[in-house]
Parts: sequence; C-alpha cells; structure tokens
Amino acid sequence: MTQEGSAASRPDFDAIIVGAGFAGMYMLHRLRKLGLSVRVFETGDGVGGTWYWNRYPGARCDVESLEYQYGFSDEIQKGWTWTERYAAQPEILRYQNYVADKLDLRKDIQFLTKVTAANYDAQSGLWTVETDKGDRLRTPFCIMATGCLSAARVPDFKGIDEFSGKWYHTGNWPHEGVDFTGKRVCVIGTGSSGIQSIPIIAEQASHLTIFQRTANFTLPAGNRPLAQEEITRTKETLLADRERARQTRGGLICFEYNEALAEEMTPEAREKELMTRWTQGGFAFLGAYGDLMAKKEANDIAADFARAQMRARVAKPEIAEKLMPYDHPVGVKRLCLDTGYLEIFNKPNVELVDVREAPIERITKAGVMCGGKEYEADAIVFATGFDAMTGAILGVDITGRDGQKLREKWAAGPRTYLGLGSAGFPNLFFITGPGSPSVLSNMIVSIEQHVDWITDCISKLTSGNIRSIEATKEAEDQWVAHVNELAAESLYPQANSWYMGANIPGKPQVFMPYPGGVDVYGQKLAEVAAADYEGFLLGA
Ligand code: FAD
Ligand code: N01
Repeated sequence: MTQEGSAASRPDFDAIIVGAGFAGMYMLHRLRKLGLSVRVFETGDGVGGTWYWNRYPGARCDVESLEYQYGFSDEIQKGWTWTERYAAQPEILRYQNYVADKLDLRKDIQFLTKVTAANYDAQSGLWTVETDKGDRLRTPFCIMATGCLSAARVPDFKGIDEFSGKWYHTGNWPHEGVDFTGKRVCVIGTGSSGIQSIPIIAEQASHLTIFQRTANFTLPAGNRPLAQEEITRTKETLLADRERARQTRGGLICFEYNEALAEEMTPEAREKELMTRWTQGGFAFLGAYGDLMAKKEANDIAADFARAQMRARVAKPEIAEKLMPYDHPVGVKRLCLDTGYLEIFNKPNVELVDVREAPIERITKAGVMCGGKEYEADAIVFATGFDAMTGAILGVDITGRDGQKLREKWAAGPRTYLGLGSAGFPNLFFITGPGSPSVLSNMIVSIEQHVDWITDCISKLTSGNIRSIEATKEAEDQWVAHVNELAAESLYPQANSWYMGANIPGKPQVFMPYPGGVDVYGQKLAEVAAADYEGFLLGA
C-alpha cells in the first residue's frame, strides 16, 4: 500500500502496533500478509507479553495448553508439542519464541521501546506515534495490542523505599529468578498469582507470612504430563477444535456446560455433577448447571460445595475458616487453579494474616507493619495484580479528533463500540479491549477473533480506497449500555473484582468485559462487518 502526497501527509508505516504479546505477534503476521509495512513497539526486550513479564515461580496457564495456543496455522501447531496439561511460563515463552522464529517476526519489532503518545491529525488522517526512544512515526492505523493484564500495580503503601530487603512484583519478575532459600518472606495478595507462587516460595522460605485481603475460591488444577495420545489427537483436530471453540461461551471446548438448571436436578445429581467437575480440575466446575453463573441461589449451592472441598484441605479449623471466601459468589472473580496452595497452611513456617481484620499500615525498614504488628522480612512479594483492561491503553497519552484525550473520555470508565474502537479516535483499534469478551474467555481465541476482524477491515478499507473508520457515538452508547445491562443481570457486580476496576483506589467501578459470550459476540462482529461496518463511520 502506498500513499501519495506531501512529506507531512505521508505515513512512515502502513500500520503501527503497540505490544508484542500473543496479540501483537499475530496482528503483525496478518498485516504483513496483506502486504503492509508494519512496525511493532514493545517495552520488553523480547516477545511474549504476559509470559515475558510474569516469570514468578509457579506461573502457568489456567486454560489447558492444548487450547491455549494459536489456532491459525496447521504448520505452527503441528511443529510444537506441549508437555503438561497446564504449561508453565518458561514453556509458553519458548512456544512464543518458536512462533516468532517461524514467522520471522522480530525484524519488524522494535524492542525496549515504550510508546508514550499517539496523536491523530484529521487533515492528513494519520496518527503520529511517539516513543521514549525519541521516535515520531506517522501511520494511518494504530493498533493497541497492549494487553489487559500488563500494567502491574504495587499499592501505594508508604515506606516501600525504606525497606532494607528486596521486593518484587509477580508481574515484573527478575529474569534471573529469585532464590528465597532460608529467607523470611512476606507475600501480599492471594489472587491467581499469589496462589500459584506461594506453594513454591513456602518450600524455600524459612518463614512465610501471607497477607490476605480477600479469600478466593481455589480448586486443584490437576496438572499432569500430557499423554502422547492427547497430543497426537489435538495435532489432528486443533483447527477444527478452534472453530468449535469460537462457537462456545468461553472459547473453550475442554468442557461442556450442563444446560439443566439447578432446581431441575436432584440434590444427589447436583452433588455428583459438582464433584465430577471439581475432580476434573479447571473451569468445568462453573458449568455444572445452567444457572450457576446467573442465579445467586444456584451459585450458593456450588459455593457451599467449593468451601467444603477447600476446608477439608486445611488441618486447623480456625485457619481454614479465614481462608473461606464468603463475600462473593463463586466464579465472579477469576476462579483460581492451584497446585498445593491450601495445604501449605498446614506447614509450621507459614503464617496467615487477615488484612481485612488488620489492614497493612505501611512497609517499614524491617518488613510489613500491619494491625500494629511488624512482620519482619528479607523479601516482600507483591502479588497485588494489575491496573486491568485500561491501564496499559491509558498508559499511552492518546489524543484523537479535535484534541480529545482518551484519558479524559474514559475518566468515568472505558467507552468503546464492540471493544474495538472508540468514537473520536479514527483508525485506532484495541485488541481484546474493554467491551469485548477478552478476560472472560480463552484469550487466544478472543485475540484471534479480533485480529482476524481488524485484518479484514483494514483490507476492505484499503482496497476500497476508504481512509478511515470510526465508531459512531450512537453505536458506542448503545454498546456500553448493552454491556452494562448484561453485567447487571449477572452475578459479576457482586464482587469487588478487577473486572470492575475495584482493585484500584479511585478507578471508576464499571464492569469492563463483555459478559455475553464469545459465540454471541462473534456473531455480532460478523453481522457488523457484513452490514458495511454498521455503527462505524467510513471516511473517504
Ligand atoms: P500481553 O501478553 O499482556 O502483551 C502486551 C504487551 O504490550 C506487553 O509485552 C507490554 O510490554 C506491551 N506494552 C504495553 N504497553 C506498551 C507501550 N506503551 N509501549 C510498548 N509496549 C507496550 N489468559 C488465558 O486465556 N488463559 C490463561 O491461562 C492465562 N493465564 C495468565 C496468567 C498470568 C500470570 C497472567 C498475568 C495473565 C494470564 N492470562 C491468561 C491473560 C493473558 O494476559 C492473555 O492470555 C494473553 O497472554 C494476552 O496477550 P496480549 O498480547 O493481548 O497482551
Ligand atoms: O491479581 P489479582 P493476580 N492490600 O488482582 C490483593 C490472571 N492470572 O495477579 O482481592 C492488601 O487477582 C488483592 O486483594 P483483593 C487472572 O486472570 C492468571 O493474582 O483486591 N491486598 C488480591 O488478593 C487473574 O485474575 C493466572 O481484596 C491487596 C491480590 O492482591 C489476573 O491475572 C495466574 C492490596 C491481587 O489479585 C490477576 O491475577 C496469574 C492491598 N493494598 C494471573 N492490593 C493463572 O492461573 C491488592 N491486594 C493462569
């Protein structure tokens, strides 16, 4: 694609992509295939995104490896063999590097470069993308592949700078690893990252203090080596499986939802179904009956069951009770899959501090001050999560049409049409942005869904001599209202989760992902494209 005009109106690249995780890598591949010139900027010094940054001990996927991989190329999937049901971080990162080698992606990625700003110029129809390395490059299409869980967040505790030991965030873990052998360690946070890392840290540390603000539902992952026959079968069927996955609610085929409602089943049948799925491990548990995620009474039955299973893993009843989640329905925060998490509270060197009863006051030179008591530590691990879904996008100072700042537009919560674009920001795309299924799904399925749609869209625009695409305000308002309605009908708002922005003080509390399912959403995407991008303004 080439463009005529003066130097000021000529692009440096046909497209610029921000981020080189699963999304940025696949987007680059697809756009290059269209014959476009593309530049990717990535803060890290390698590909991988989530799996480049989250190198904490115990990090692994919670969507089964055989489904947590690209499904767009038979050659790529046939050339790779997963070893475990839930691959660990090093294996996933090796896979991503294998894909980058195979597709020769790195030559178009500028690493160690953070995009700081993107400004739209209506006259030329170009975005100027600025980086911390001094780049200022023009492009008609700017694609944010910045990740939903990539802006790691350390809470604003006073005194962190005074701490005499070392501290780490799970989402920005040292590449050389950390040896906690013989050390006194404090871990703050008991979400998925805390729950995965704590058992391994507990094996090494002389003393481990765990600060829990919210107890979470967790079930044994049931990780195991993959059998040769599973690997062989998947190699034969993955592409067809991926097609099937797109027709499901969560982008997953490793389990099916039982459509029967809780009240339609006998207590014995429900118990059997819950037990089978609990033992299977993974998210199958949440599909035990049709209204588990929709109706509080139905959810309560599953939550009671889960608590009973969890309680049985902890020897001391008073500690078990502290570990029980009572303040939210099961599944409305990301269900945690663990390997030996609850059992570590039976170890003599592990201590649980309930932060709700006694809040963390500050970090001191010697450790963590909480409820008037100082917990001494040689190291502190912040497993405190992310400024999810909007943090990385708004980390870039984005200015659209008429000088409008995205940060200001989203001050009361993100506003998008389909999670793909925002009115006033022509030719700016978000991959798995707020308002799309993203974090409620197998993310790789959702990433591929968006990348495929954006590629088709750019291809149609450029071949039809259309210069710009922009969500209309009406379509955006309707979509935001629709997402809010679906969320309000669900149980999701009943938890102070990062889905709601509740983990960040001052962040607007809005349910951010689209809860209607990958299948329904995919249908909507197809309809919009088929109706000449209904809800978008196309500019010649
Ligand atoms: P990311 O992988 O987050 O990549 C975004 C990249 O953009 C990063 O490398 C970042 O450095 C870069 N970037 C951001 N801003 C800028 C900027 N301004 N300039 C330059 N570069 C920038 N999902 C699942 O479906 N299943 C799982 O099992 C699963 N496990 C997970 C485990 C962990 C520990 C975490 C944190 C998340 C997990 N997720 C999982 C979600 C996961 O984030 C996605 O599956 C997927 O990896 C996201 O890919 P991405 O390319 O969209 O974003
Ligand atoms: O982050 P989180 P995460 N004082 O926000 C606590 C994916 N993922 O990194 O719940 C004290 O879930 C906070 O407490 P509360 C997955 O999608 C997947 O663990 O806000 N505590 C919570 O306990 C996941 O959902 C895997 O009350 C504070 C914890 O820190 C998402 O990434 C593995 C605090 C943060 O939990 C994020 O997970 C890892 C404070 N001031 C991640 N601030 C897999 O298994 C925060 N906390 C695949």
